Amino acid sequence: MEPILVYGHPAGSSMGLVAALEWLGQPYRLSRVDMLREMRDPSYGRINGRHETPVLVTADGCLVTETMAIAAHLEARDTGRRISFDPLTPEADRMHQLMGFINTGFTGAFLPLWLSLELPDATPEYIAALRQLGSDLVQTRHEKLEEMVGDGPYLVGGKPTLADALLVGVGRWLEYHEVADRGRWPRLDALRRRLEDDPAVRFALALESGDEADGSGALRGHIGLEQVIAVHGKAA
Ligand SMILES: N[C@@H](CCC(=O)N[C@@H](CS)C(=O)NCC(=O)O)C(=O)O
Repeated sequence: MEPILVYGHPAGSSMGLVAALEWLGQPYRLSRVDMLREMRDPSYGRINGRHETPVLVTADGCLVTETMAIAAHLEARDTGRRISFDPLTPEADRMHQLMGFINTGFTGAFLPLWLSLELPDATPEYIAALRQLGSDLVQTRHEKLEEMVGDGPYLVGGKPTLADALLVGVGRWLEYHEVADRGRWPRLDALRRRLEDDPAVRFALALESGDEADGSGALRGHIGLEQVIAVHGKAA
């Protein structure tokens, strides 16, 4: 069977992995999850006990959670090196370095901002403190990533890779949380604009919004979340 990526909306980081699957070009399926509702249901715990997206059901029917583990799985499938590089090359090492930074410090910097929206009982002072902390962290991490971006068209080499996929999934949270003008980090801004203009990213964004779109043809269709849980989830 084709692997199935369970991706979240709205504004899920997993949107970047949908773009990566398009760039990879191998048949795949998707399952769409409303993160504010379906992901919180106890049944979702059967595919990810931490109630997070993304989740990958592999071609063998195994469940893989955590973005870095899913990306490693896709990299192993990428024998044509469309979204990655040969192991042990400097490009592969740099791609992993950037993925590590984006998935940890860069993504984590947004956590206080998400919490400031999701804590119904928090006092205004606590919300303001979360926003201040998140805003400071996000801006610092942007400074650091701006320094890591090279002069090429993408994060590594001349093609979009898994590192770009991770970036495009979370980079847009800068605007979502209205932290700062993206133009303050010109190299990152130019890279993000290039990615946002990429057909695979546009396709992934359209799907995330629930719109119809034409992709590369690799997508073999959506599967309902209930079916994914029933067939591939751990025993209830
Ligand atoms: N460490 C996980 C984190 C994944 C994560 O935080 N996903 C977000 C969506 S982008 C999520 O599901 N958050 C839980 C929530 O919204 O309640 C990974 O890298 O896959």
